[in-house]
Amino acid sequence: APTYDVIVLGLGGMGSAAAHHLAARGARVLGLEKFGPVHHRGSSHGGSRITRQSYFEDPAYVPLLLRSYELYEQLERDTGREVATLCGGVMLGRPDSRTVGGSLASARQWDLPHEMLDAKEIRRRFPTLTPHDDEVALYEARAGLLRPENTVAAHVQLATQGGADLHFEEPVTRWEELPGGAGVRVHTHENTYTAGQLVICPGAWAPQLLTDLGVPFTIERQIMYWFAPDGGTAPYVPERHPIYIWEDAAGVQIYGFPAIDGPEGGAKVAFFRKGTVCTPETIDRTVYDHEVRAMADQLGPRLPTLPGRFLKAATCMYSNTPDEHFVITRHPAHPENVTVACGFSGHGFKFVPVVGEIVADLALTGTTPHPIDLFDPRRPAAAVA
Ligand code: PYC
Repeated sequence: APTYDVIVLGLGGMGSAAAHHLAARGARVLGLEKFGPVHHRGSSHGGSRITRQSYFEDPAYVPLLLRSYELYEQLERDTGREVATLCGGVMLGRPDSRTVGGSLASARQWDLPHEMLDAKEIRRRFPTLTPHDDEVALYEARAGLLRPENTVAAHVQLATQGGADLHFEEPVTRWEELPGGAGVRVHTHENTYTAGQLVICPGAWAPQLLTDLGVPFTIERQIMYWFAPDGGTAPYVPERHPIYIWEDAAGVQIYGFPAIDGPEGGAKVAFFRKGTVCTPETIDRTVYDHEVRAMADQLGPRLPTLPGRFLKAATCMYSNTPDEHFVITRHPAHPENVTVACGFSGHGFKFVPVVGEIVADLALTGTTPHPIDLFDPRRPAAAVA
C-alpha cells in the first residue's frame, strides 16, 4: 500500500495551505519543496499582498474570497501570527475603467459593503492621493493587506502540527502513476515515495511540471519597490492609509500599500502586470535604474509625497494563464490521482487558504462544493496562446 495518502509537490503559498488542510482532515501527508520554508525565489514573498472582495476580475471569485477571509481569520487565531491587516482599500480610476467598473459590478452583484468616492472626497479622506477630477474610487473598508511570509509560515506550522511530513530542499525529479490507478510514485534525489494522491502546486514551475495540461503559461518577472515618502511615513500608516489599485487612462494599473515596516521601511508600490517574460531559472534579479525611474514617474503626479527616496526593490514572478483566471482541477490527463492548483496570474495570494481547502476536497473526495468552473483548464480561453 502507498506510504502516504497525499504527496504535495511545492510548499509555497498554495502548497503549504493544501498540506495544512489535508493533514487537518486526517490524511497522511508528505510535502516536498525545492527550497527552504518561506523562501524568496517564487511568488510568496515581498512582505505584503493585497486582499479585497469587490473583485474587478470577475464576480465569480467573490464567494471564494468570502471563505478565504474566514480562513485567514482562523489562521491568525490558530497560530497567533499576524497575517491580515484590513486597512481599507481604494480601487481608483475613471468610472469606466476595469478597476472601478469591475469592482462595482462585483460589489453590486454580491451586495458587498462599499462606498463610491469622487475625486474631491478621495483627496479629503486620503490626503496622500491626488486623483484627477475625472477619477473616482470604490472604497472598501474590508480590503487590506496580507503578509505572505507569515501566511506560509503559519500553514507550514499547522501542517507540521497536524502530522504532515514536510521535506524542504528536496526537489521532485519526476513522478508517475502506479499501475491500475493505485496512486503515484514520486522521485527525488534522496528517495522514492508512493501515495494514493498527488497534489501539484508548482507556482512559476508550472510550464515545466504541467506540460500535459494544455495551458500555455507565461511566467512574468515583476518588481516590487519601496520608497521613503517626503515628510516621513506618518500619513502612510495602515491606520490612515488604504491599499490602492490605480488604473490610468491607458489601462495601466499601479498598486501600493501603507507603510507597514515602520518609519525606515517606506511604502511599497508596483505595477500590476507590465512585467517581462522570464523563467524561474533565468529571471534577472537585478533591478535597473530605468525601471526605478519608470515607477517613480508614475508616483509623483498621483501621490505627491512619493517617490521621495528610493529604498530598495525586489523581484517576484507571476504565473499567468492566457485569460488570467486560475487553474484548479483534477488533472485532465490523470483524473484519478492528480490535483493541480496553478496559474494564479498575479492575483492569487488572497485565495491561499481557500485554495488549500479546495485542493483538499479534490484530492480526498474528487470534488468540491466551492464554485471552481472558471478554473477548468479546458475552458477555451485558457488555451489561447
Ligand atoms: O491581486 O489585488 C491583487 C493584486 C494587485 C496587484 C497585484 N495583485
